[in-house]
Amino acid sequence: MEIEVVEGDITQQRVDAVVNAANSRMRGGGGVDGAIHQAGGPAVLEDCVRRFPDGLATGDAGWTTAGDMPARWVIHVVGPNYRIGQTDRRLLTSCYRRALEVADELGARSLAFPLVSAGIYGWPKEDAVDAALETLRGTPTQVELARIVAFGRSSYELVAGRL
Ligand code: AR6
Repeated sequence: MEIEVVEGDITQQRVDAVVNAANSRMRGGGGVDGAIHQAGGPAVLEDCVRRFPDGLATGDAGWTTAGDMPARWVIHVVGPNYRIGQTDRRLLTSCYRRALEVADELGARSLAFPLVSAGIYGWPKEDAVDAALETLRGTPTQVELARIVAFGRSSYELVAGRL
């Protein structure tokens, strides 16, 4: 699998599936989650309610439609909230591994990822990048392209430097 980094907005990516950094309620939120629900439109929330009536566990992944976005699916993952003491790194690496598993179930071959937990959830940014890269490199998958979408120049430099 090829891993690349671009600077930009994940909602605009022309890939099979965009990955969302959601929360366990799966009803939208701020950050990248808010941007994805806004760009995808109400169909994303409708699918979340229908497919995840009880939400989703931390570390897990599940898919919905991408609604009005160019991608076909959203693969929602629930990262650990470092700020409230969810500091077990396996919860973070699990998000990337489960996202690839869900992509394989869907037949999605290209994915765009945000830096899960590295925003509102406060995971130290360098380690969030390393956890993403290690897990993407170490997980067997049919996915051909994993694109990390860095939000802003400094995030882009950080990921490019560690890639
Ligand atoms: N495209 C790409 N990356 C983005 C975008 C975007 N449009 N917007 C933000 N980022 P965050 P978390 C980056 O806070 O830390 C929500 O309320 C951002 O700069 O979106 O996992 C959820 O509902 C950062 O590097 O997600 C949860 O409650 C990365 O995406 C909670 O926040 C992740 O930041 C999840 O927090």
